Amino acid sequence: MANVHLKKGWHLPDRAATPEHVFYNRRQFLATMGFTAAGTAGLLYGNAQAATGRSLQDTITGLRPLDAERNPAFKVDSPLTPAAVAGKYNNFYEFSRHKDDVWVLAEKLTTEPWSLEVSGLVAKPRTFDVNELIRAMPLEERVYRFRCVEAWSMVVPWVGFPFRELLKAVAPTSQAKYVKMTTFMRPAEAPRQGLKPWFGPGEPWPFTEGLTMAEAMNELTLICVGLYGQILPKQHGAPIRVIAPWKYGYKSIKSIVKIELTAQQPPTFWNILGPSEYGFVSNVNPKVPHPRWSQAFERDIGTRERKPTLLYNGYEAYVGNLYKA
Ligand SMILES: Nc1nc2c(c(=O)[nH]1)N[C@H]1C(S)=C(S)[C@@H](COP(=O)(O)O)O[C@H]1N2
Ligand SMILES: [Mo]
Repeated sequence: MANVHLKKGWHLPDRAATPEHVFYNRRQFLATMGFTAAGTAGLLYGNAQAATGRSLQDTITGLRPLDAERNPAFKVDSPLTPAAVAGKYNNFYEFSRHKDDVWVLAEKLTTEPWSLEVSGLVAKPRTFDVNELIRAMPLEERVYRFRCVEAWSMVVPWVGFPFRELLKAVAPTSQAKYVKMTTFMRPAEAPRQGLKPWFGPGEPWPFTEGLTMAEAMNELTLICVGLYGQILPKQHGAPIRVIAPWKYGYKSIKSIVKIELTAQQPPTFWNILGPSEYGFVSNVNPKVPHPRWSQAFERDIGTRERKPTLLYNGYEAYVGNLYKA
C-alpha cells in the first residue's frame, strides 16, 4: 500500500546512524560538546523546565532509542554530518554574512522567555509560550537531508513536531492558503538587523518566509526544537525553527516569533532581495540552475563528497503530488 511505503523514507537511522554511533551515546556526546544535560537545559530553558520535573533535554534524550525502535526503516543515503561540522557552518544573516562565525555571534540571542504567535485566518489564534508548546506537542527525531541553495548539503537528526500539529491547534479557516513565518527583530542582539544601507532600501528585516498551507500540512514539514539529541543551539535557530527538507535551506526559517495564516502569498526576505534568484516555491531541483550556478551537484559538508542533487532533495515520494499540474 502506498501509505505503508510512505511511512518509510523520511525517518532514518539504519545505515546512516551506524557510523555515527557516538551521537547515540549521550554522555560521550555531551562530553564532546563540553555540556552537561542540566547545564544545557538550564542555559536555554531556565528553571521552567526544571520546576515541572522532566527537563526538555531529558525528553529529547529519551527520544533517541525510542524512535530507532519505532522506525526501523529510517533511511538516508549518506552518513550523519558531525554535529560540530553542522554547528560551525551556518547561514543566519541576522548575525553574519559568513558561515564560520555565526556559532559565536548568535550567542547574543536571548532565547528565554520566547513566545510564538499563531494568528491570521484561524478560528483559535494563540500566543504560545514556547516551553509550554514544546511540552504539548508530540516530539520525535527525524534525520533529513538538507540542501542549501549555495549547493552545499548535510544530513542531520532534527528533533521536533509536525507543523500540522500546530496548525490543528489553531483551527485554520477555509480561506487560509499560505503561512507567513517571521523571525525575531532585535537589532541590539543581531547587529546586521540595524545596519543602515549605503543606498537603496537595505535588507527587509525581520526575516520572513512562507509556505502554502498544503506544504505546511505535509508530513515532512517539521517545527524543530532540537538536533543531535540536544536542545536547538542558537546558531541553528533556537528555540524554534522550521524545516522543509525538500526546499532550499532559506525556506527553513530560524528563531520564529510569528506564524500568520493568509489568503495571499506573503512576501519573503530572499524573494524581495532577489526575485529572479530566490523564488517563493524554491523546491530543490537539479535541473533548474540558479542564475549564477548549476544546481546539478552538491557538496556534503560532512563527507566533503560531491554528489548529484536529487529532485525535491530526494523526497519526491512525499511531496511530488503537491506539484503535479
Ligand atoms: N532567520 C533566518 N533563518 C534562516 C536563515 C537566516 O539567515 N535567517 N538562513 C537560511 C539558510 S540560507 C539556511 S541554508 C539555513 C541554515 O540552517 P543551519 O544553520 O541550521 O544549517 O537556515 C535558513 N534560515
Ligand atoms: Mo541557504
